[in-house]
Amino acid sequence: MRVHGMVERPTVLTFDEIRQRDLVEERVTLTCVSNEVGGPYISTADFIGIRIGDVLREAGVKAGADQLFSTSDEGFTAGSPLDYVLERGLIAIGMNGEPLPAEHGFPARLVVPGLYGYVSATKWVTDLNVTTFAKEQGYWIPRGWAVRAPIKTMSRIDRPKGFGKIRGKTVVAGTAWAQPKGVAKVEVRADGGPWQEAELGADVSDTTWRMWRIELDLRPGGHTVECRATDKSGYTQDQARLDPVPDGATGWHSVTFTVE
Ligand SMILES: Nc1nc2c(c(=O)[nH]1)N[C@H]1C(S)=C(S)[C@@H](COP(=O)(O)O)O[C@H]1N2
Ligand SMILES: [Mo]
Repeated sequence: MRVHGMVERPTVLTFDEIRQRDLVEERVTLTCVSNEVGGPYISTADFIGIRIGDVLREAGVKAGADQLFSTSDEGFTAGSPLDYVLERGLIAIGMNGEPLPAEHGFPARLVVPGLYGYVSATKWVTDLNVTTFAKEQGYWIPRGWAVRAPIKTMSRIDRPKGFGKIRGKTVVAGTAWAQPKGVAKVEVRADGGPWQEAELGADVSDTTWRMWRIELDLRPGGHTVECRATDKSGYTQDQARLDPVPDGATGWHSVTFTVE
């Protein structure tokens, strides 16, 4: 992997050199910008690797650089804000205790918590160019997606499934994410009624999603439930429905089902 551009000491890192450094392991939720509200393209894994910040500081980043432009073996490129990369970025060579699976980027990929995948998570990465946003544009930018794409605070209802039938207790449960701020609260409401606070699962890290659940007392018949998350900065996710293009969907996920 070449490290070059606006650095004092351009270098080439081999897989063995990366492997022999002190490795760190971090649980990170990756999120795809193209999710509709409630969409499925999000997952959490334990990534094993080295900090890109260490590599870049050794190379000596020159003043004026603001973008890490990464290129993969198959021609994909991504431009990440340098401040995010220096603070939290990883060059991952392992995932969930094993070498990175081929489909997830073997031998190495980037993982930058807090940025959507298309501006950060380059798989099969072979080239790190320290540059500026003025000079280089990642693969998806001329195709209509935003240059800057921090992950938005969001939540999703995973059960009940839409248009399902429920017997007995109505348990509503799902996930919420706000990397890298972390999830502070999830609220749920039924049929436009008062918001009620859901029980939160383990707070693994601010870069990991959080499970949530709530038991609702609902009469037999049709119901619609909605959820919304609040992150640790105090921001509550936006109700306004926006499409994924150009920088990620917003809106409250809702599910309609029948209680028997
Ligand atoms: N080389 C390469 N890396 C890539 C992409 C790609 O098309 N090629 N897609 C990106 C996008 S849009 C996302 S959301 C994540 C998905 O990572 P995953 O396949 O490990 O879930 O990879 C990113 N890295
Ligand atoms: Mo994506």
